[in-house]
Amino acid sequence: MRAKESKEILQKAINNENLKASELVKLYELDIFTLGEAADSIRTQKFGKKTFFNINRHINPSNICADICKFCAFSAHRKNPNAYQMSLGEIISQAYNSYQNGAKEVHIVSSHNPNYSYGWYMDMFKEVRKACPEIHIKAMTAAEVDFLDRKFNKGYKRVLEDMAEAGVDSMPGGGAEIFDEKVRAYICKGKVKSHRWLEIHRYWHSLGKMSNATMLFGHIESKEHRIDHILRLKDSQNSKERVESKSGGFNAFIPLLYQKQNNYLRVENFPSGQEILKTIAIARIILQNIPHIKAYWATLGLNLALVAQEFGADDMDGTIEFESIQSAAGAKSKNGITKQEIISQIKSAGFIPVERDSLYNEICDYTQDIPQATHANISLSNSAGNVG
Ligand code: V47
Repeated sequence: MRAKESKEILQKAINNENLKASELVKLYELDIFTLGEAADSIRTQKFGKKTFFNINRHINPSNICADICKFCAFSAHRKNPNAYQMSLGEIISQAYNSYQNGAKEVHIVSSHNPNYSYGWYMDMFKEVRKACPEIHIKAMTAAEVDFLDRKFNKGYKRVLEDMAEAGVDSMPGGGAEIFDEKVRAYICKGKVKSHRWLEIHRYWHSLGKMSNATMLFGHIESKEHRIDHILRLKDSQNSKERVESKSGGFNAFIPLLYQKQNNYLRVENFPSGQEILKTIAIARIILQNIPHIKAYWATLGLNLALVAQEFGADDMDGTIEFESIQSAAGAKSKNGITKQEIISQIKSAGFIPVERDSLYNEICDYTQDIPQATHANISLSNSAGNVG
């Protein structure tokens, strides 16, 4: 009887009908293959066998943070006493070196460091833009925008307008954690409120810009909290036309699997591999208005991220080059991954590796051993270079 009900809910979800969180949570009762098949058919309709990745560099200017999130092992505290604060020169030189080696995106997110001035942030973006004219700057989580708004009394709209003017191209999806207010108050009291996280992204979208959305799962939240989170994102997405023309909206949803080391969140039960894959598949089924589902290998581990391709995920993020947030909490992602490795792993799993830019324009298709340029003006020798 329950299986019949879950199957009916699945059919309605596939048809994109409006369902409540209490109904959609029943999808978890379905077996993994039924969910996987449904998610895979949506993924295949959208992208066939393509799996996207990019050549990117993560830069985290500081780990000195005014907030304390229980799950965070990155910020400097008793369990991580190595506080640091990079200068503008250091940041520009990291960005420039990666740019020279073929990186197409810098992903710059930081702690909520009370020592940096407002102008310092904007100068950083202007300087990165000057040093790396063609690079895509993906920067500032909505939590950082909210921090700057509160610290400098700017108003979040002004912060976003200044970021756009200083050269920020898109916003990453960090800081979303779990939108449920009770869980949020427990795991990250003091951080941007859920409604404000969504308002910040919506205003960014109204400026004609794209962003991503994350969900931190696998800690103390329930399955219903995950569905509620996913539904709030679905409701906030812009019109199909805006998203397709890349002129405002969420590009990708990224379920971030909680990593448990060196932090202050006590977690008793961790999700099984099956539950993780079901969560990714359910996200693909519900979020038909968000184009991409990212299997972020830094939290899932490379093997599970590869399997996630069969459960609705069509994107593996990128080479990352240097990763500090997840690796501080135990993930094996500190040194990124080489371009050759990501291509060969996607291929071995039976998918087509496609290098993309940050807005998901295709740069190069690696179906054959000889890469096929999909952009006439992209130099093959550059895009085939190893950034690892
Ligand atoms: O918001 C912090 C998460 C996020 C832990 O937009 C943790 O393309 C797991 O948002 N275990 C920052 N996760 C990273 C992020 C991101 C990463 C890759 C791509 C994109 C994108 C965005 O990291 C934080 C928080 O949710 N995080 N601590 C932890 N212990």
